[in-house]
Amino acid sequence: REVSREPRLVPIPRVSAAQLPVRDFYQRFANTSTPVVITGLARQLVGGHDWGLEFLRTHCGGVTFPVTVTSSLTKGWAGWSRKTFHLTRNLSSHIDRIAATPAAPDVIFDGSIPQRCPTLLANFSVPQYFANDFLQRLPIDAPSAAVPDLDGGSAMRYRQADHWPSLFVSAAGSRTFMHTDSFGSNFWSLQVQGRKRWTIFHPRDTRQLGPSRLYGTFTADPHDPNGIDVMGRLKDLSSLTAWDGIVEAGDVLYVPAGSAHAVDNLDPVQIAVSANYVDVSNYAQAVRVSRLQDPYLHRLLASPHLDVSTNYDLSAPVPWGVYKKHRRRYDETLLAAQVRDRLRDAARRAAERGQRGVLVTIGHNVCAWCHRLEHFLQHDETTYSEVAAHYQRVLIQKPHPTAMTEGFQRLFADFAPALGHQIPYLVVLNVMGRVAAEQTAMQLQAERAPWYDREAVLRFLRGELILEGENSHEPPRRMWREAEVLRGTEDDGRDEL
Ligand SMILES: O=C(O)CCC(=O)C(=O)O
Repeated sequence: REVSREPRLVPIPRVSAAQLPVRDFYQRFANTSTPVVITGLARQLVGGHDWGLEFLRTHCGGVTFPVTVTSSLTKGWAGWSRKTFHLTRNLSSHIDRIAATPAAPDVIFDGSIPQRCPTLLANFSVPQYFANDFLQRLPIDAPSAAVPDLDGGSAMRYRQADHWPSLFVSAAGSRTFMHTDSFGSNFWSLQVQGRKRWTIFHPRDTRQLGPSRLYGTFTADPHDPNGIDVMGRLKDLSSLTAWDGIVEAGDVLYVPAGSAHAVDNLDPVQIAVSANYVDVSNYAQAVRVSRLQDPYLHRLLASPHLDVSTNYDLSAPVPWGVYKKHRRRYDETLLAAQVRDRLRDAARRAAERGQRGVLVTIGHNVCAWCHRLEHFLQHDETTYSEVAAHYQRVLIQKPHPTAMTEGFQRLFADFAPALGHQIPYLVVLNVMGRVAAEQTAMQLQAERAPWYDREAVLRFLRGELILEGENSHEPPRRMWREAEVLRGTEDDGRDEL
């Protein structure tokens, strides 16, 4: 089958930052999925320093970075994938090795600067065009509070926002094969040293390139003479147009979300500083793609509390400290507000449906009894029907299985005042959102599967359960009690957190 791997090439537009207000960047490039090289910005980003080889050696030479080795010639089993190896190496040794080894396939690829060498960022600024990053507004260390399942997701994921910017250090002749970036993210890259040739397709052409849905990689790659053509899916590319251009030291490149792109490294040592991000231009896409690729990130992004506003008035790169300040603002305070809102909404829904109230379960992903309780509530038919008929449900993951942060202590004080360290913990709120009953689920447990005592759970759900006090000297405590007005006002404590 004869196919042409050559798309029509047009140059990547180049615009000087002085001629490109942020609003124009959105109109001309971000909102039309058009890549652009922005010039005249680099020195402001690196605080006037020259981030060349010597600067990097001095500041991070001894720091270990992960190194990826990929070869187009080494195919994985049955040619379905390229083989990739991983090793670690300190930055100075890596620079020495690639400078001495043309076409070395060893690359520091997306090595986190904040995590590996944060001192580099002291004088760094983020280009104004990419500073409306919604990832920076996600809560730090977010527990999956107020989301309707107990899955805490990958604990690593919400740290994504703190992964970037990242370092790329590669040899002449090495290349990055055609791919799209993960979770529907946009991408920017400051070329610090050397030149790279970029080929970038419009997102609408993705299907033509023979995408592997699983990996975000492609069978067609106009730069790759050894391109993998899995099951003859390679499409004719002659009807496509791709942007193509050489990005030089001092250039800042924008690659739109969903665009397939491939990169060839042209000079002995290429250094780039890059980041993936989400803003108004790719928000819908990031929400959609992350739903499959990263459900936890998806839930955080899809939260109605996420600030999705855009500041079009930024006129200069945003200093690192200012860029990062949101990371604190959107911490527990936001989550506490989110949990409160969610409980209030659930109580309102229960009232509308004539139900008893809200059943809140507080747990943690590492707590086996929490998973057992959830399984029991979902799979024991009688219990499930009782809950479904009479309650709205809210599941809350504690920030930590045993420890409590101060902010969350205050949050829980409002609606689970007796919550100690024992989870899972159950709370029933009445339709006014006030605590009607609460207790650890321990007294409801059974010795063997399904691990919970149906009668005891049902009695709790029906408000009949009378329990011994925690301390045997105390008289039996009736867990269902008269509604107690929620302590505090809506704004309680938020500003102080
Ligand atoms: O600079 C490179 O080699 C490729 C970077 C890239 O395509 C990415 O991180 O998505």
